Amino acid sequence: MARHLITASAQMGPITKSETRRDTVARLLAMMREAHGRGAKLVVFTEMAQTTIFPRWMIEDEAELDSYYETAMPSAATQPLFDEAAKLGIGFYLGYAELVTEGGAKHRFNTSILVDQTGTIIGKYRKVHLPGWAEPLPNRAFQHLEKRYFEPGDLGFPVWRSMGGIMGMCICNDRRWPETYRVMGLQGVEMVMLGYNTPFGHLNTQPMDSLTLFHNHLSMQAGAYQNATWVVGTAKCGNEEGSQMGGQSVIVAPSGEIVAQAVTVEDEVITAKCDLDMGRIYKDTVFNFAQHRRPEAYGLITERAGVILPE
Ligand code: ING
Repeated sequence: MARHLITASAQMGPITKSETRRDTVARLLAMMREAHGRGAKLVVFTEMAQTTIFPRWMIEDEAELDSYYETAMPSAATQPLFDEAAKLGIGFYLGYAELVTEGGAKHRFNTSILVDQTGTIIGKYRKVHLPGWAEPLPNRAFQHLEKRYFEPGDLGFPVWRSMGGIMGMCICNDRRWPETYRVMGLQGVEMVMLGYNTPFGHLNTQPMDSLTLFHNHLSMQAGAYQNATWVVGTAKCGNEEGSQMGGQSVIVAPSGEIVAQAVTVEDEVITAKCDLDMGRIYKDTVFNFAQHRRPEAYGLITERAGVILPE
């Protein structure tokens, strides 16, 4: 009996700086209901889905900065999402900025949670690969200060048995790094969920900017194929406070094929009937890790962060 999971990606258009969490949760609820109307049992929201993407600015005032983080999940504002999930029997992935205080010290993470069809949080992930820089760069319309506003994730890349399969999560820049998928692939992951916000002009290099959307799909299609897993990538997109961000949210099959793709830069729900057994043929043959991988040859991957050139 095939294990089909009707899955939705709920792409978000811009969130203005002035939008409240009530406003954004209302948008997420509308898309959850639309996904449910199409038979979906899982909906993947995007990265930092509660607020505008604040790392594009240098924020000096700590209280202003803190206002973009969640100190509780669910919170009063997000509780309706959990309630609706339980009522409709639909699980969800949600990205948000997490602020935790431990021993009097604040810790900030770019976080996602996996919530099952009873509205229960079954997993949390904290973004490992933080792009951009920690100090503002001169002469830029927009910064990318995730290294300033978040700590690297400290939870690794776990997977969870849920929704009838083996589920994994990552966030945005993580999708560009093969290690992300491989660590989950070595745990048998069958679906990797992720949200992303990908501004054009990130590094102000025309060749790279013109390939932003190509590199977006390339990263996810490669990760899916090379680890025989579904990948669901959900964008925050459009012109958000003047920053143009790419859309083209996708649902990618373990074959690497795109089976559903968003065509707007607004709130848009796409769905696919995902056969969680589809990866089996790859895991048993081409990507039978036990049969083909040679870890003894891979030492540098964990021994080094950066490049050391030969003499
Ligand atoms: N954002 C971007 C990402 O998609 C980026 C950073 C943009 C990298 C464009 C390369 C090109 O990885 C986040 N939030 O990680």
